[in-house]
Amino acid sequence: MEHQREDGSAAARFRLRDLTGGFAPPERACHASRGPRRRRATPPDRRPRAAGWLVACLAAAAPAAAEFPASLRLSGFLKLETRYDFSATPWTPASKGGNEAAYFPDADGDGVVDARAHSTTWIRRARLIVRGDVAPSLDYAVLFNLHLADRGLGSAEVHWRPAGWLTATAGQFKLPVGIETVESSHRNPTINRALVSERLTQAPAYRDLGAMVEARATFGSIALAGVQGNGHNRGDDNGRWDWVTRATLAPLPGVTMGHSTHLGRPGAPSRERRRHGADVEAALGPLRLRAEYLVQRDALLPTAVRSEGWYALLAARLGRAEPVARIERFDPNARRAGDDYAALTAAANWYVAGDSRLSLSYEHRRDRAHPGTRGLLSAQVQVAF
Ligand SMILES: [Ca+2]
Ligand SMILES: [Ca+2]
Repeated sequence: MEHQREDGSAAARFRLRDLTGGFAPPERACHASRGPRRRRATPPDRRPRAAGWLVACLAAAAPAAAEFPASLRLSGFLKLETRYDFSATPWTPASKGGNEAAYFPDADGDGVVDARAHSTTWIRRARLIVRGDVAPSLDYAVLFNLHLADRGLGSAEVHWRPAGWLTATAGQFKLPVGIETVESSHRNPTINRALVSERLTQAPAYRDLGAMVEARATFGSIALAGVQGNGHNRGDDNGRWDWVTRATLAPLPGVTMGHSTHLGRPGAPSRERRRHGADVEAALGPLRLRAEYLVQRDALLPTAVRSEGWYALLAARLGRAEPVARIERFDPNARRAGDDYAALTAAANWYVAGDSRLSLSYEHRRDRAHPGTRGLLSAQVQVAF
């Protein structure tokens, strides 16, 4: 969606002011970048917002750049969902961040939803994404969550592309760990991500603030990111950085194998987190096959918990229809017996246009930590533009 320069600039400022509530007004943030340089003390917990406004200023300034034919592209998606939980006590395996936390409160954190009906209809996601170019090698993307607990800044990224094979990213972005959490949720073939993806990544938003360098070739790619390690829309709390790497290899056309690591020390000085992931994805005609394994060693020394899990998914695109099957397993503590989770998912998508679709899914679940857990039936309408 292209806009003329002046109209696009005004539209961008209006939306930014409108959508971000308590954030500083964009005019003030923009003025700070003009005139004589004066250093202002920025409280640590304001840094993600400051970075967000830096990107927002670029977004607002982009249409005014006279030397370059600026563009402003809007996209987004809306997901309406209804679900029926067959469990003895309604329970949700979601990440319990964002809107999941608002619709499915779990005050004691045991994974069992507090006093909710088995049937729930909710707005799962409402997102708006602004993208544009500042120069031929410089572009930006800002993602806004518009709804309830999710409301506010999602991604805020500046990309510098000095060569076709090289990209440097700064801002708040998704960590390059695995396949499923990096892919936008409106492109995931299933309504819910696998539990291992929710639990062993930087959930619930999968994002952090920092910088990343990526190099891509036809035979593979490599990415290195340094981030604060404290997650989405939060400042660093311990002065230590987390390091995330991802390498992929494409041995055959349509086949990609990947390996990811996330090493860091979140929170307390004695806390250590190590995550590793291996994955494979193949696109063979109408078939899409993917499998991921993730393992985490999360240690508050001297004790350590090892969590691991995997899933395998097969989808087939047959015209507008897409049947999907997935098997998954997650063990939150490999040393403790009787707490593992497993599920079989049977789902179908019907694509109306582009990524707009109707989805129906049944997850047959067994959670040994919550023996009353049964199946979950979900239906979703997704409009993407
Ligand atoms: Ca940190
Ligand atoms: Ca176990």
